[in-house]
Amino acid sequence: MGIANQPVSAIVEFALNNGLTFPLLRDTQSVYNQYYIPGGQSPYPRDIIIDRAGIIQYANNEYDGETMQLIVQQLLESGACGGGDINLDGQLDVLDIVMAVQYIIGDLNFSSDEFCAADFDTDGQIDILDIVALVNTIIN
Ligand SMILES: [Ca+2]
Ligand SMILES: [Ca+2]
Repeated sequence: MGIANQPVSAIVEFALNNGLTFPLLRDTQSVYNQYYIPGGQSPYPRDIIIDRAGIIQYANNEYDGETMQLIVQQLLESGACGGGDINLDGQLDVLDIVMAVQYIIGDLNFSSDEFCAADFDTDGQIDILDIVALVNTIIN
């Protein structure tokens, strides 16, 4: 996601002009001021990559798209938990939802890989929140 302290119209224009597809948030809580570095050439962009476990994997004051893409690709290929592809067929669909529901009601046991994929929010348990996140991802 992106965070900006500009008017909404400027944020929308920036997103459209740059083809951004990730969520952009408008700073109404002085986030900008909390992370501003006095004397710096420019506090923007402040790029941070956080993995599925919530650990910061990358932080930089200057945009380095090539490095960021490499890190994201490595994280995606690392087999980290989450993602929702429970039956490991490369697709997110109703079959994955059915498996998650079966697991929750006790009709199905998961392998460690299946459990890892089903734990969408990577909190170590599989519950309705994982199913909601999976459904939202499929719908979107
Ligand atoms: Ca699947
Ligand atoms: Ca979970």
